[in-house]
Amino acid sequence: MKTGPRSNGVRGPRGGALRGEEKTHRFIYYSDTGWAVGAEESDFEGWAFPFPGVTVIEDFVTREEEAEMVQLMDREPWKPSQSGRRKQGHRGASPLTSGHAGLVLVTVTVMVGVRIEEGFLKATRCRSFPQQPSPFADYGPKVNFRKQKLKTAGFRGLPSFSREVVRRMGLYPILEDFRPVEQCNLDYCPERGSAIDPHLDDAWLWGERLVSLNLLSPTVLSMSREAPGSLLLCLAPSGFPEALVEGVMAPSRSVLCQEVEVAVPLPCRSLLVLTGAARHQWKHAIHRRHIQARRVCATFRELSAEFCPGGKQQELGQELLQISLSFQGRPM
Ligand SMILES: O=C(O)CCC(=O)C(=O)O
Repeated sequence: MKTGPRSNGVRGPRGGALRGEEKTHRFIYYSDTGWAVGAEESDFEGWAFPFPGVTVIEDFVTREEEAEMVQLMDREPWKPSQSGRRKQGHRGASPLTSGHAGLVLVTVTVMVGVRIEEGFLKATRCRSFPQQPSPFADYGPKVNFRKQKLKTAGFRGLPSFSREVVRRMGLYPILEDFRPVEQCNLDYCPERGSAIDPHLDDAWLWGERLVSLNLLSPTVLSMSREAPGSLLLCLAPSGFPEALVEGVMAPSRSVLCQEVEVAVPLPCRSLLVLTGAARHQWKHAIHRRHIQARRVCATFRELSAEFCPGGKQQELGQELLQISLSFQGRPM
């Protein structure tokens, strides 16, 4: 696995070599058909190919829930991350350490124990004090992806406001048995030039489905492949994409994989699920130009087969699940 010095289990280019790189041919993903279609006025306008493994569930949360979730997130410290992003609750550093304990000036959130109810989310009011250990550890185990080691110490589960979000995921067939053991909140804004380089998420610890909730503003997930070889394209009939659902078309043109980028529009409050080829073969990225206003994203990850029943680390997996789904992480 290729990892950078601050690996979070994602595979990307060394030294950000691909940052901002434009692929030659742009296709747009249509979630109603599952096809990627050549962008208007491009060489491939009217051409299309099936693009499996991407599900976009629109309006997964309401405006009120969205506002409430971000408000709760903002009560916790955001930590500067790469490419102008800020993050919360992610074991971003590659060494197997808490990464936050006491050596630097950090902030801790201290519970003052006033329980409030806001819509579907419950929270406990918090107050921040400087020069204490940070609570970032709460949303996932400590992981060293390079050495393939992890520790549960300090992990207290997903934040309590995610309980309802996770329950709701289970109402959709594709997420029926989805049980996340990590939540990573990312904060993007145009003023910081926030972006994320093309990468694949780790597949040793993280399982088949990557699930992201897109909050505050719409964006575009850009997907690309570096594999040699070509993609076979079909000529889309007029009335595409509606007409496509009806019939099968014969492939009649090809394009080099390496030259293609597929833009997946992510509406505000939508939930994205990546599986299969979209999870394991196509890298995903958010380009700077696609952050037009503040955007907050919560990514949820499940365990790989190695940590599930029958896998060689099933006990550890069970322990992680128990902690994660106790929802004791902050804010409560
Ligand atoms: O911001 C996003 O939607 C993508 C986040 C992501 O790729 C990651 O956390 O690995």
